[in-house]
Formats: sequence, structure tokens, C-alpha cells
Amino acid sequence: MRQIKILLLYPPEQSWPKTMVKPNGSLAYPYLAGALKNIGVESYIYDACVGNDKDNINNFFYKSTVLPSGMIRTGVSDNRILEIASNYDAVGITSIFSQQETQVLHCAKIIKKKFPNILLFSGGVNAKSRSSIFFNSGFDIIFTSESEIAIQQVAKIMRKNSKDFSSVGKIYFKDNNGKIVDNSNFGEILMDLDKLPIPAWELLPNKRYWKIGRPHGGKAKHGEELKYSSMMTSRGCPFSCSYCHIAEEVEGSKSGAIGKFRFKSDERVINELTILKEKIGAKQIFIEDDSIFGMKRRAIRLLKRIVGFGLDLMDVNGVNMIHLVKKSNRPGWMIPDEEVIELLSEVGFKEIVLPFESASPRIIKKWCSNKLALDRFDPGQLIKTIKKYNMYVGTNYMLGFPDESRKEIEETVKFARKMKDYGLDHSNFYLVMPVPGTPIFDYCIKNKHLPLDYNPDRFQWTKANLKNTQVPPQELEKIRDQAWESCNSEEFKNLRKSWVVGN
Ligand code: B12
Ligand code: SF4
Repeated sequence: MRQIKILLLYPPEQSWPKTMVKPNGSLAYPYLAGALKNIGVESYIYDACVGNDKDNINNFFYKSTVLPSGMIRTGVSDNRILEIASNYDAVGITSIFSQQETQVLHCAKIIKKKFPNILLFSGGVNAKSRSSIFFNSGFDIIFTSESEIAIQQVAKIMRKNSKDFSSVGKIYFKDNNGKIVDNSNFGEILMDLDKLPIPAWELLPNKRYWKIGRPHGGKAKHGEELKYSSMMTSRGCPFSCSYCHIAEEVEGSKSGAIGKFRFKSDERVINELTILKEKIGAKQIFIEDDSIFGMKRRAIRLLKRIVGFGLDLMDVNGVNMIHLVKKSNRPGWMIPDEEVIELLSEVGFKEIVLPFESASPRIIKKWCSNKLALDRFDPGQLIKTIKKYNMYVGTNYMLGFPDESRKEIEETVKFARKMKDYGLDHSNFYLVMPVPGTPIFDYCIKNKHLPLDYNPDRFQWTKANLKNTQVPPQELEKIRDQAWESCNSEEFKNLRKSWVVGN
């Protein structure tokens, strides 16, 4: 059996001038490295955006290198990436962010050119959706789903010195004749998440991330002591919003049923929290579940078991409001579920984000899987109740859906201003950005809101990404910018501005 080593590479980041840069550090690699460790395969995670102990971060992270596209690159040099890659038999490059695709493809091209024998893997929603471009850039295997099982199978085949991956499900691969084989129609999806490997968080450059201090979101202040990590207690979600990468992932899709809500046992979650606290030294945990309350009873049971853990918890992806309210005596009318809100605070939640998305019930119904609309509860009362328990509350709004009228957009902005007066701590406004792998992307291509040859470099949530919208693109951007300026405190705005690329 051949000994093999696999590198998991986060590519350098690219950002438009004046936009934020944050290192990736998402959970794919800790899980994949954990899976490889479980079968005795050595792997290493290198984040080319921040480097490792041998890289002087001041030489590249806070500096601007302008790319031919006009975007700014943040990361170590190409030569350094090649130096690291030279030690491995295979290099994985994750592609969950469409707007980072160019950097992923660039890394693949330079590695393949210099080391044609290194196998190149990619995975993540963007790689799956744009596989032909990826194969043309030198990738050998694209993983089309959650890949903890598939990467073990691929590694075992490599150990036998073979490149015949025909038995591995949920991948596309280039066979010996350069033909692309589609194996996405078979392969196991884990329904019992206790079978997932324990993520190898220790392989992430945690100390670098903490020093840089640009976590997933929220109120973290410049210079504040941050020791954060991410974890998931569940995967999948009972909703299916048009802009979500798992909205259409059901039995028989290229990724399989990963949209289905699945969860870890309480014991497993406690075990992971213990590792994060004691081994990793984390103090703040970002809960990255798609829908932590996907099964409310289970979430409440779990939360009760982790009271007193001593970690600050944050859910900045957004906790669906439907889970924070309960039925009232008035038919169809919901009121804050204070018991659940109090429990969140008791467990250590310091911050939650409410994904209001839109003030228009029509938009919520058509594009946001009819999540809780504003005509069914009093959002101000919900915010006040959460604030009562000293939690920081942010919110997300989306503006510029393909058929959204000026009046509907104005309604949302007006609503956001009103919510600020209830004590909301920040409001984020995202212009609709339809990314490959989502239903809204297919709609926009079909209805000519996006050109067929769209450029993922151009995807930007502060910029109008669509054509032929009711409110013209430039005006939409102005409305967004003004809404953000007027709904946020100077402190929050200054913090976000300090995270701008090159700073
Ligand atoms: C956390 C997160 C972030 C964090 C990451 C930092 C951190 N510390 O974790 C930050 C803040 C950086 C972030 C930012 C953004 N995010 Co975000 N984020 C996520 C989120 C919620 C979780 C990512 C994660 O850890 N997933 C868990 C792991 C286990 O799943 P996974 O990444 O899919 O990996 C599995 C498989 O895909 C596969 N796989 C993935 N990569 C690879 C690589 C190899 C080699 C192999 C073999 C397999 C493989 O195997 C993995 C294990 O099963 C996802 C949603 C989600 N549930 O994934 C959105 C998501 C990735 N984000 C999204 C978006 C849109 C954004 C932003 C544009 C949001 C914004 N408005 O700012 C920015 C873009 C940032 C950028 N650099 O350009 C979209 C991306 C869609 C797209 N096609 O681009 C997602 C999918 C959410 C969504 N539903 O739309 N995000
Ligand atoms: S609620 Fe969130 S995770 Fe669930 S489908 Fe909508 S966007 Fe996706």
C-alpha cells in the first residue's frame, strides 16, 4: 500500500476595492481532514489567504495586489502555494463561493502546470454547478455532494496506486482517456450525522484567524479578544428558499438529499463543544447550522443540555423567526416564544440574526419559501423580547428580486428603519445575488436577468447583479447603500469598514 498525503487548500481571496475580505476557514476541510485521519491518511490544511507560521502575514494580508480584473488579491504568492503543494499527492481546493471561483481555477492551473502528477480535487456548490470549467482548468475530480465518505474512497484507491475511481459515488471524474464520468447518481448520503468524522479543527490556522479578528459576523470589535470556531449540530433545512444552495437537493439530485434536515445526537454535540473548548481553546462558537431549530423539540432538548457550558454562542446565519414565536389565542397570530428566547440566553447565545429578508408578504411567499411573513406576528415585540435577555440582534434583508417593485423595496427599507427603533443592533442589506446551484439562478438565466456568459467575479451582494429589474441597477445600489448607512450605528459601520480589503 502506498502512503499518500493530501493537501486541502483554501485559495487566496479576491475582493472588489472597498469591499470586505475575510478568510474562508469554513467547515468543509475540518470534516474532510477528519475523514482522512480516520483511515490513516495524512492531510494538511493550508489557507493561502492567511498562510502558516512560516509566512509573515504583514507581507501580504494587509496589502493590496491588484488583479487583471481590477479585484484585489489577498494571500501568499503563487510560488509559495506551489512550494506547499509540491509535498502532496493530491490537492483539494474548495469552491463554495462563486465569487471566489477565479482564484480556485488559478490555483488549479498553476499546480497542474508545475506538477502534472498531482491529482486535483474540488467540491462545494460552485464546483458542482460549474464542473466543465473546473475540468478545463486541470481538476481531475469534482465532488458533487457532502464528501466525507467519497474522499475516503478516493484516498483508498490512490493508496492502491490506481486512478480508477469508477466505484466512487457522488463525484465526476476524468478517466484515463480524459473522458468525464458522471457518478453523481449513486453514493451514500449520511442521514445519521453521528457517523460524520469529528472535524479536525486543530488543522486550521486558528491563531491567525483570531489575530486577524474577522469572524463570520456580528459585533466583534477591533482588538477584542477573539477565539472563535465554527460548528454544526445539524445539516439541511425544512425550508427551500429560491436563493439557497440546498433548496433543490432531494433524492435523485446531483448532490442527493442533503437538503433534508438531519442532526447529531446531544452527546455528539456535547463532545464537539468539549473539544472546541478544551483542545482548541475556543471561547466563541459560531453555530453554522442551516436551520438549528429545524426540529424545534430536538433543539430545545439539546439547548437545555448545554446550559452552563461557558461558551459564547452565535447564530449569524439567521434563526428563522417561526421558531422564536408560538401560537397565541388570536387565530393565525404568533407571539414571541419567551421560554425559547430565555433558554437561548441561558445557554450562552450572545448574538442572533433574524432573517426578515423582506417586508413584502408577496416576496416572502414567492422567493423565501413562505417563511414567517410580517402579517402574522409583531416583529418589534420579538426584537424587544430578545433584547430583554441582553442578546445582540442583527437582521438581514434582501433587495432587488427579479420582479420586485419599487414600492415593495421601499416597504422593506421603511420597515428596517422602524425596526432599528426597537433596538435592533445592525441591519444588513443584500442585493439579490443568484448563484449557480440555486432555483433563482435558473430562473434568472431563463428569464434573461443574467446573461449566459455571466462572470462570477462580478457577483457582489452590494452591487446589482441582475438585468431587467423593475428598479434599475444603479438606483438599486444607491437604495441599498443609503439603507445600510441610515440603519446602522457609526460603531458598526466603522467596524465593517475596517475589514475592507487592503486594510
Ligand atoms: C460559514 C459560511 C460563511 C463564512 C465562512 C467563514 C467560516 N468561519 O466558516 C463567511 C463569513 C466567510 C461566508 C461569507 C460569504 N458567504 Co457563506 N456560507 C457559510 C455557510 C453557512 C457554511 C459553510 C460551511 O462551513 N459548511 C459546512 C461544510 C461541511 O459544508 P460544505 O462547505 O458544503 O462542504 C462539504 C461539501 O460541499 C464538500 N466540499 C466542499 N469543498 C470541498 C473541497 C474538496 C476538495 C472536496 C473533496 C469536497 C468539498 O464536502 C464538504 C464536507 O461534506 C454556507 C452554507 C452551508 N451550509 O454550507 C454559506 C455559503 C457558502 N455562503 C454563501 C454566500 C453567498 C456567502 C457570501 C457572498 C455572503 C455575503 N453576503 O457576504 C460571502 C462570500 C465570501 C467570499 N469570500 O466571497 C453561499 C455561497 C453560494 C455560492 N454559490 O457562492 C452559501 C452556500 C450559502 C447559501 N445557501 O447560499 N460564508
Ligand atoms: S431557511 Fe436558510 S437554509 Fe433553509 S432553505 Fe432558506 S436559505 Fe436555505
